[in-house]
Amino acid sequence: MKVHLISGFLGSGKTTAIVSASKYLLSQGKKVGVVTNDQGKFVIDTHFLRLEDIPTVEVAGGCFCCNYTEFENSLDYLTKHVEPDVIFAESVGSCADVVATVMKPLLDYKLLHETDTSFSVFVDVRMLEKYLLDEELPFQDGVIYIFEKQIEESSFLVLNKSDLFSQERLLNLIKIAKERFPQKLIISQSSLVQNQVVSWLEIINNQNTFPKHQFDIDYQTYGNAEQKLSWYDARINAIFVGEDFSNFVNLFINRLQFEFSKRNIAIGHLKFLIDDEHNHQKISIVNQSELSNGMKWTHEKWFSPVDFSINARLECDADLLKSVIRSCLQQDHFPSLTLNWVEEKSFHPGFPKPTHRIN
Ligand SMILES: Nc1nc2c(ncn2[C@@H]2O[C@H](COP(=O)(O)OP(=O)(O)OP(=O)(O)O)[C@@H](O)[C@H]2O)c(=O)[nH]1
Ligand SMILES: [Mg+2]
Repeated sequence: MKVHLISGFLGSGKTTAIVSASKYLLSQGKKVGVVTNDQGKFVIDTHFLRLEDIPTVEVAGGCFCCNYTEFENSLDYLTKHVEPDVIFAESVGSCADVVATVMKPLLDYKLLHETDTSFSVFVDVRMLEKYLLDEELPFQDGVIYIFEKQIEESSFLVLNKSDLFSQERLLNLIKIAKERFPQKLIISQSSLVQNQVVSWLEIINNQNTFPKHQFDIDYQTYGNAEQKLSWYDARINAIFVGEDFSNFVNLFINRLQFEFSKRNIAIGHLKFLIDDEHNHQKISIVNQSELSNGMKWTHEKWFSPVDFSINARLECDADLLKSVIRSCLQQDHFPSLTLNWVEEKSFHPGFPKPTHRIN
């Protein structure tokens, strides 16, 4: 059995690559399991993966490092119920120090060897380019510390979303990245293109990506950085007659764009899942410009009732985030639409306290 651990900043494309790789492996007759991870209790990625028919277990309510035993239990569960050839484990995008707190303890787990595991760190090319060229990033320096440490601890870096760059711009970024990180294996890919994901899969299946270099992290700085981010999770039951639910979501997203840009709030990842039992769609927004691009709908018609979920991770106060989202969800233009909150929580991630750290 292979265990592939995938880390990387919020919205860098981890789940997209995992879904694509899992579908490929399933089409090849392999058995696959996924472990998702989040600070919140209601995790859109888990529901999305299950709706895509990929066996998924979640470690919710904290990162893998602070819930390491639960992480092992999830591997046990998948081993017993799915008998997977491959397990993908996606750590939450605000987490760093994954090698010491998850990878190294994992080697003791059922005598796994370094080569039975892999460790990939995903970065969004747009964010990496800004970082390497010293351009202004949307987040405060504290939060950038997490991004920096995720990169630093990796020995295998995936420059993801390569399709968003011209060939020339991409080659230039790869060149700068290789100069800056000469010891790392660096690839670029679009996780939207399956054969590129298959190339990544070949690397993690066949090469030793286990980081062996010295890595230090200041937990006070790291913990403070996580607490600058806020989480808002909601599960809403939407009932409507004759309305077009996609119109409502478009309006909601437009309002969010206006409110977040007005307040200069940096977006980590805004995720929505729409599920009406016939169809489902995950909508993701990872920066302000994506908000203004308009939504691409895979299904125009939604049937009432719709299960509408929100996972929002932004850099602001948690109470402010909740009040902004609540105010944008007003139904004033949609007389027949009723929103019933099934679950709702806004919070800052807790201070990281790894349970099994190995230096
Ligand atoms: N253009 C482009 N978009 C991508 C690519 N990979 C992922 N995305 C998009 O990026 C957004 C975030 O993708 P996810 O896979 O959910 O990112 P993630 O890293 O799992 O996010 P978190 O779980 O919140 O940390 C989605 O809109 C994806 O469609 C890519 O290679 N190219
Ligand atoms: Mg994800």
